[in-house]
Amino acid sequence: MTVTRPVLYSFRRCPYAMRARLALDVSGQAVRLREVVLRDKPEEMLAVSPKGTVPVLRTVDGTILEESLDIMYWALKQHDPENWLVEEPKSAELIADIDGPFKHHLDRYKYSNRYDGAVAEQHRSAAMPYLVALNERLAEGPWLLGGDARLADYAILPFVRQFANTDRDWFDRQDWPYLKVWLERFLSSSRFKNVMGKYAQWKTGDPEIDFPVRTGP
Ligand SMILES: N[C@@H](CCC(=O)N[C@@H](CS)C(=O)NCC(=O)O)C(=O)O
Repeated sequence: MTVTRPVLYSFRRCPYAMRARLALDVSGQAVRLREVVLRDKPEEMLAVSPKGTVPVLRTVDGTILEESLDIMYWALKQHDPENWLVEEPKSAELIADIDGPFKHHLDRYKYSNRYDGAVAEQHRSAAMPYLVALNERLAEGPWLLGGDARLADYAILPFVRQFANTDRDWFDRQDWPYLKVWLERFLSSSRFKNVMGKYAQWKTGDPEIDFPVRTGP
């Protein structure tokens, strides 16, 4: 079978998959989207990426990208109409904080029952300094690195969304005005809506789904 489009194994609610879809959406890079159910991963995905995490992207030449940031860079290197890749020395550091310690605490806050001895509130408290730091940056400009959205914003926003949704009432009570505006701008954007389409679990032989979905003229 001739492979004419890259294939993206994705899971709608996964923040890593979300950041990959955001970059694919802005770049306009067309892929076939295969919706994965984590407890029932397709053999086709595990055959090319045995580590079993989403997102996974198989390019037309058969290259396998199995890290969300690699998929973002791959898409944006082909087309970066909003200049998400403009070099920012701080970018990697911000993303590393979120992917590392913040995510560690987020998982134990959101899914404390899955971690022996984890106390949700303790992990929520431990995650807070990272959000305070983001709020302080956002006091200086509408996006993390100043006046325009960059890769760091879109790499981080899905995780802040997940944190906020874990206990929305509590989140709303926090004094993080700039962070809340930034998150809300994202959640009400067409970019976010474009990447949150609902798809049934992909099974071998199913018709392929085109992503990104092009709306309007
Ligand atoms: N470092 C990976 C992490 C991806 C990841 O952990 N994804 C989660 C879902 S949000 C996953 O697939 N977990 C495997 C599982 O739950 O079986 C990346 O950036 O792509």
